[in-house]
Amino acid sequence: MEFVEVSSYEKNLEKLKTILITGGSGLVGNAIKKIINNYTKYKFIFITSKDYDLIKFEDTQKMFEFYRPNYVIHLAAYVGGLYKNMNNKVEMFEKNLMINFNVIKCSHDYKVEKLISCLSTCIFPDKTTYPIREDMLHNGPPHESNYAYAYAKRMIELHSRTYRESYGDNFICITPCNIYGPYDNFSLEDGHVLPSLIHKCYLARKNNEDFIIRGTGKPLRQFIYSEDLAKIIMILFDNQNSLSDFDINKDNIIISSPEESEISIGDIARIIANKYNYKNRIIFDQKYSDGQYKKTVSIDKLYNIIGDFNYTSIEVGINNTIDWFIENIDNSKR
Ligand code: NAP
Ligand code: GFB
Repeated sequence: MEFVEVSSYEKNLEKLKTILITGGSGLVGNAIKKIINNYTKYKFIFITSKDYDLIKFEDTQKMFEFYRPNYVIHLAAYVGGLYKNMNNKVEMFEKNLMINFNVIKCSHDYKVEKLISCLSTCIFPDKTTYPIREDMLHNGPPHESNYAYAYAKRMIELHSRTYRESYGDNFICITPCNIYGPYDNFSLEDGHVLPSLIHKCYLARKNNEDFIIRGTGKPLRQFIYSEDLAKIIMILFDNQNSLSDFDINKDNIIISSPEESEISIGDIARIIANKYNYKNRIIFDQKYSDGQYKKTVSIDKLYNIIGDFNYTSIEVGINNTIDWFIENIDNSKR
């Protein structure tokens, strides 16, 4: 675990409120770590699975007993791309269900003043109208490729709502779209599409081979750069003080790049190939599943709360992520 105190001056102010961040060593956790110096009024505690196994209730209780955090940003999860979801349904369901149950229950038992938990846009109904909005969450089954992860995540929204309605707990949920950036999971099999293709194109160029994209390349996705997401999470966190703020208590809040930034998997592959100056063949291997065709979400609610946000363009975000991957290639493949 990392105990990050921002400046010696505050060290003296024992009254600093603490924010405990589960999933502190992941893609989003590291992005938040990068901006904490902008939030000197808090003490940040970043937790990893090596500190506490949140699948175990006792471990989770121990963590809350030791830190007694004022606030919690709950990011920890058993996460993966389409193929990891399709091939690990039991783990995806059970591990996430237990992690989330333990953190939400302990947040209530230890009187946490504000809990922000993380859903995902892939958990919305698959058969739906577009763009998808927050209140559509329980309007039908998710896509069959990730129903295990999706239903475990939907339970966060329900569990948080029970505590809001029964005890007035300030437990809210955010719903990011596909996230990417430094510290991502670049695994060739388990990673999400963007980090996996960054790793695959690196190898294709190095070994002078074809760049293989799984599926047709036609599916569409909205992507958000991890550091943009971190900034938006902290803006919401810092400005939401009671359940009446932001109308957030009704359901959740989608955090995504705008609808018009939606892009095909094929175009993502071409941007990555350009960055690597890769000139050989890009092949679409259609024996692999395309998963969900699209999950286009609206950010009207977010916009009404934070106004305009200067999103990092997909080209710049991919360039930064590839630079980070090449610099960290030895310790970036999970
Ligand atoms: P990630 O990079 O895979 O990191 C997962 C984090 O959870 C790591 O810090 C990991 O710790 C921790 N963790 C996993 N199992 C744990 C356990 N049993 N006990 C304690 N900690 C555990 O995940 P991410 O991409 O940053 O995702 C953050 C949140 O955003 C998650 O809730 C995810 O569902 C959600 N989300 C992600 C995406 C995406 O595209 N990545 C999209 C939408 C929503 P170790 O490093 O020690 O294993
Ligand atoms: O990010 P991804 O794995 O998951 O993207 P989802 C999958 C899309 O990328 C599919 C194509 O259309 C795949 O056919 N694709 C092409 C690849 N090549 C590759 C590759 O090498 N690896 C991967 N992974 N995909 C996930 C959910 O859905 O969204 C998770 O399953 C999570 O639970 C995540 O919520 C945010 O966007 O389809």
